[in-house]
Amino acid sequence: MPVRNIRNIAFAGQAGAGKTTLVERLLFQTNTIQQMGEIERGSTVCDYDTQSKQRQHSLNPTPVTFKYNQHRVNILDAPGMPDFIGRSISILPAVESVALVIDGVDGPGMVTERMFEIAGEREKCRLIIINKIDANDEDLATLLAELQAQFGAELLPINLPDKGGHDVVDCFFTPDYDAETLFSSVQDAHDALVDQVVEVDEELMELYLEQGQELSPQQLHDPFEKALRSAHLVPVCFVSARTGAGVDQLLKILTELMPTPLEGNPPLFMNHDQPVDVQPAEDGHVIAHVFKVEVDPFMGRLAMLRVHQGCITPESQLFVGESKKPFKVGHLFKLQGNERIEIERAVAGDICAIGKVDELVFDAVVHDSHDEDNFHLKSLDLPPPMFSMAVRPTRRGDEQKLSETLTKITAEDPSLTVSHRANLNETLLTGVGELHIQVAIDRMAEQFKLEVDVSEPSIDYRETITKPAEGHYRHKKQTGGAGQFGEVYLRIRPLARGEGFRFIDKVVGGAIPGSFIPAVEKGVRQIMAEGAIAGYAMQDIEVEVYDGKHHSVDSKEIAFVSAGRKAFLEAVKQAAPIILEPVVDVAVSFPSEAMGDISGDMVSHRGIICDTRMEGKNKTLLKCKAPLSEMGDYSQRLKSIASGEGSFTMGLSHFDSVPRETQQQLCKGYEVKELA
Ligand SMILES: Nc1nc2c(ncn2[C@@H]2O[C@H](COP(=O)(O)OP(=O)(O)O)[C@@H](O)[C@H]2O)c(=O)[nH]1
Ligand SMILES: [Mg+2]
Repeated sequence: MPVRNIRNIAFAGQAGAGKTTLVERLLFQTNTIQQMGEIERGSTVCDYDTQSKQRQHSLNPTPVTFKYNQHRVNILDAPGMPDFIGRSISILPAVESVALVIDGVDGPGMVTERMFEIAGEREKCRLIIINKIDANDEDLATLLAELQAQFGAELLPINLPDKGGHDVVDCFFTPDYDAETLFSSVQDAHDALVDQVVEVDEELMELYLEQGQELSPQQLHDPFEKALRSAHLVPVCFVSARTGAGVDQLLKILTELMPTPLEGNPPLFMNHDQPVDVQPAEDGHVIAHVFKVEVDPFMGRLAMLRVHQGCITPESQLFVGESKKPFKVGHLFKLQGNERIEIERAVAGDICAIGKVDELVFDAVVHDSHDEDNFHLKSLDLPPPMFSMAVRPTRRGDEQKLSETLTKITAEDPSLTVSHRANLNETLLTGVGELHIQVAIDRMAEQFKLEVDVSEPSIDYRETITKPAEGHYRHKKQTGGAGQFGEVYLRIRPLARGEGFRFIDKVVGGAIPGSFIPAVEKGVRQIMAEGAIAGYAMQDIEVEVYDGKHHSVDSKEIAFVSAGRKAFLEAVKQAAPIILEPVVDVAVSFPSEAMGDISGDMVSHRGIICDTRMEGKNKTLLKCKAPLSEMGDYSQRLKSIASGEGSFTMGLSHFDSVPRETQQQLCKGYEVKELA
């Protein structure tokens, strides 16, 4: 298949717009499948996994492919739920074009807006598909006007719905100027499109103006591509995935107007930090990029790649990034939803999949020459994961399995991460939102047969002191035979926040022999790790041991460890100990009219507002600092205050003391463990 016949297009936009149904319709219309599946029956090609079927929502980006006339069309059907936007963004490097599918009844939504912007930033050609024209033949004119106001005057219809919403009327290829449409005239729509296109080509513009000549679609082809590439034009078309109205037109648009891999903007490859030109030539070195990884408990790992240069065959020996050892491709596939079709070659511009190669991680660049060892794609602006839940296996003994399974499922999704907090002995799964985490948990249970308990993560409190103090302890034990003896005097003082721990030996004249000093330090460090008043790690303390006593027979390591612990504990009690809590920097973006409610809510949760500024025309960005313990439910709070239109990020700022009542609560019932 020559590269000029390939098209790669992502279908993105808000959940429920009809992307998956539209893909199904395209597969049916091109005879790729013999029967149309339905979302409600869980029978579509794209939503093949149990989770997507159960929730009746796509949760993973899914590749499909079909032939139309001479063309090979690869479509990636993206998930549209806000929590899964990272998965939509992550497939953008695989395509030249992004089709934003919009619900003709409900209009766009946050995910559509974000995907429109991000596709623009990544220099993708964009197409708007207004779906469900069967369900709404009244407000489509208003919807189009609203979309133009929101996304720009570059949005111009390429066809229009007919009177009853049963079909569409072509306004570009071979327009019938007398046809009746629901709104606007074919002539007006046609002229607006041509006017917009010729603006990018001076010569053609002159021809058009001087001769008043009708320009043919062939003459308009190259400037049309240029207009798409430079975001000077975003064509709009109408369809009904349900009835099939406008689908023939859509096939024509996808194959004749949307760019080939040669026509789209080139991929954003870098060599170290220098941009490099990568051409989709079949005879060059192989350069391919992993845009999705799937880990199946039985089939193993499957990596999906976009070939950007050269040609991959089952015999190809390829390197991943800087690795010195190549891997052999073995089996090369084309994917149709869940189905794998073995192929003999994948050329530049095409999409393929390789199975069972563990080195193929998301975002890896694969190549067949060491010239490309340091190639990578300009990094994607994925939403930072910020919603964490603590997970532990329900069954004892499943700890190892939990860690293996988490590694597998986080490999698939770049905005899902796992971390272990040693001091709290807690494993955290962090994602974009609650649903994101829940789907991951359900998948572990269903596919990997691993039950886990989920809870709110504990807050990583710390303990410290606020004034200098002294401590002393004499450890003496006489049990039958040999006794234990050790005595320690020490001073402690607070250090600046973040300085950690310092231990100083000021003992003179061998009151405590040098060989036992490490035992004293060990005891002190144990309490630093275990906590003195509430069971949280201590920080920012200097400890100076200055005197003590030993016994030539009964002094042992254990005696000085014990004396170190107790002397330190006694000193801490006198040093006005406090509990510190993590404070986070929060940046919230929301429609400006919610300003009063957003800041009021923040202040009532102990937040301190640092800065506010306008973001675009009607959004505000608010920066503040707030205790992490108040932010656990912020996604829900923000959702209700800003009616789903807000977003936020947060990261650790510093540790600060907790209010007195909180401290009393946290300390209640805590007792330091006795050494055995
Ligand atoms: N009336 C009507 N309903 C549609 C159309 N396309 C999809 N739907 C329905 O809209 C819902 C969401 O469709 P789906 O394909 O899952 O949307 P996605 O989330 O964008 O993939 C399903 O109930 C579909 O049956 C259409 O053209 N007309
Ligand atoms: Mg879908």
